[in-house]
Amino acid sequence: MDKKHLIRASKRLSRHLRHAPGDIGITLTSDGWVDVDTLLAALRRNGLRLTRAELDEVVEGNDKRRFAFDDDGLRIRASQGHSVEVDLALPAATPPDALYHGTVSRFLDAILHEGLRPMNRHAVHLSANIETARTVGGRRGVPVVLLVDARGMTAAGHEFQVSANGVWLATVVPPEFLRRLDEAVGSQ
Ligand code: HQG
Repeated sequence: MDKKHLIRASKRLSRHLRHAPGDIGITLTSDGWVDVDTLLAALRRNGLRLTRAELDEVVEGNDKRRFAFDDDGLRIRASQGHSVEVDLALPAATPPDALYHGTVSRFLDAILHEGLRPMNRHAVHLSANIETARTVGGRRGVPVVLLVDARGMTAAGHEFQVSANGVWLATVVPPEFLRRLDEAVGSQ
């Protein structure tokens, strides 16, 4: 499968497994799964021919491992990033002391005032490393990285989950647990 086809297929999967299953007439279970055969048939009806082997390639080759099969390989779901109502039923997990969030300066005032909110997604997405946060912020402009005091949040009773592809998820991050990374580093 060439790279172009792979990326195109991955984008379609993101769209239908996270945001718009109805567009191709599929329904996700409450925890986000859909039968692989149902998905492939629906994609085919909507102009994307994908074999099971090619779907395996998309899942395996995906840069962020956005999609995962269930244990018997009969169902597939997006590991995070949904805007449709799903409950991935991820267990609570203890994060590292520091997590990071990449954004851009035009959102900073609002974020430092009201905290990080999930916006269109189900959860705020955080990463365990700065580089990932910088890349995420960089999708929108010059990245600004925020340091999240995950340890402090945990102590204050906030819960975290970690997705199958290693993204840390929180319902919100109140402003008192946020600092701009350059300021945080500069003050040490
Ligand atoms: C910002 C991609 C104003 C937030 C990425 C972000 C990631 C606020 C934007 C994953 C705010 C939401 C998630 C507030 C947050 N006021 N702006 N109170 N709270 N924001 O795309 O974290 O390719 O929903 O900083 O790589 O950028 O889809 O979240 O800029 O892993 O797999 O509102 O999506 O992965 O944007 O990205 P998003 P995100 P995929």
